[in-house]
Amino acid sequence: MRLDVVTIFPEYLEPLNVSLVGKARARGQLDVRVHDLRAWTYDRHNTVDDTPYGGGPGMVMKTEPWGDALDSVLADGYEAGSHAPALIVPTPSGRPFTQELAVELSERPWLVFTPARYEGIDRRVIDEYATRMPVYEVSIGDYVLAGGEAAVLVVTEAVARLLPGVLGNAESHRDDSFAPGAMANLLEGPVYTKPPEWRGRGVPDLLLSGHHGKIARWRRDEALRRTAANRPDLIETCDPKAFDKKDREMLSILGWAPDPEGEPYGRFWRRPEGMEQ
Ligand code: JE8
Repeated sequence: MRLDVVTIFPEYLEPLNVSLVGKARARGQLDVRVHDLRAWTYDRHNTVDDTPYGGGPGMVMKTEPWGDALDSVLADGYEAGSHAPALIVPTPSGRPFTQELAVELSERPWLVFTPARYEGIDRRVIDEYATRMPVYEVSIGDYVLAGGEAAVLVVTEAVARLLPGVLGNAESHRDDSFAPGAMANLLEGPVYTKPPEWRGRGVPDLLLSGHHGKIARWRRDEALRRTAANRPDLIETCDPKAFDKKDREMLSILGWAPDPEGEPYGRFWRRPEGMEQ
């Protein structure tokens, strides 16, 4: 896979030299190129921004540097034999970046990222390239960043670990939380390793018992407990067929019950406070 990133902060992308993504690059599984947008400015001050039409606060990134940068990056990629680029535009007004979208992007041969600063990029740039290639405007979450670079790091790491051969067998990703299509999308439970006692804290006895069936059940209960506490939305939207008898017992203890009017039938909802037992 080839990745191009055009940014006014190339040094912000240094983490792409490290760890999983850095190793994938070193192994030739990923071809990452970071470009300085200011290389496509031709005035003394390397201007990339201007005041917004219609007034208002802040500055908007200008069309010409982005247009020239993208034309040049696209021409270079095509000459190098890449094809079917997709443009990834991080923006707080984009579609949520999910594991499902990470899988879709991991199946493409070439991603071009345009992390912006200021109030974003003049809309005409996105509209222009959308006539030539798929454009994904994505948001990595409901909080406000100062620019799109951190989102590029997030998307790149989520995509790179899905590429064939990038993750070792040991850390295979078929049962990741959020793997699309998983029946029950539960959060992962707690994990422990040696030593068996640390600062007076032991490890749950069951994990040392060798009872693999009971261990699997305990892990599932812990996953249900965490999901109910931190992501009740995942329990509420889960197909009730995903919960077996023991899941239902655990959910009941945690204050959840099937809703006889839920759609599909029996979807779980949280009992109102003070309605325990
Ligand atoms: C960004 C961003 C993602 C996320 C992404 C790109 C470019 C219009 N607003 C721009 C005004 C407040 C400041 C904003 C700064 N900004 C933020 C993001 C993002 N992907 N999940 N949150 N924020 C840009 C400029």
